Amino acid sequence: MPAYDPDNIFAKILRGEIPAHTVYEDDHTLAFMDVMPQGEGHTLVIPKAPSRGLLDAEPDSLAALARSVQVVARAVKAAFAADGLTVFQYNEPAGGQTVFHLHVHIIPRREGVPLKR
Ligand code: D5M
Repeated sequence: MPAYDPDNIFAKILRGEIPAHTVYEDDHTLAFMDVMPQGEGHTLVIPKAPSRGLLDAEPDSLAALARSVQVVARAVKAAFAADGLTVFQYNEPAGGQTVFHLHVHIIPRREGVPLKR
């Protein structure tokens, strides 16, 4: 697996070098709206600690990420009055990853409405 690249776009968001529509932040994680949403309310949650994906993340960072994913998922489900949620995470290009800072997708879902892509 390649080394973590500190110039990836989510690292730049964390450093405040590019803007993001932030919806949640704590000491260890940040959540913001996805700029290419696959559905209304598509939100990303990232750890502040540098990791490329799931496989190189430290346990404490992963635990904080999981807690924030639940907090944000509950908030997004309520805010968009969703019937359900799709939550997923990609690793490496072969796994569909395009931004190489660990992130979890949360998409509110409605009965009968497919994801865009
Ligand atoms: O997809 C990465 C996701 O990150 C994809 O849904 C678009 C989103 N993205 C890319 N750049 C930005 C910025 N600047 N703000 C918010 N969202 C962004 P994956 O295939 O999971 O690596």
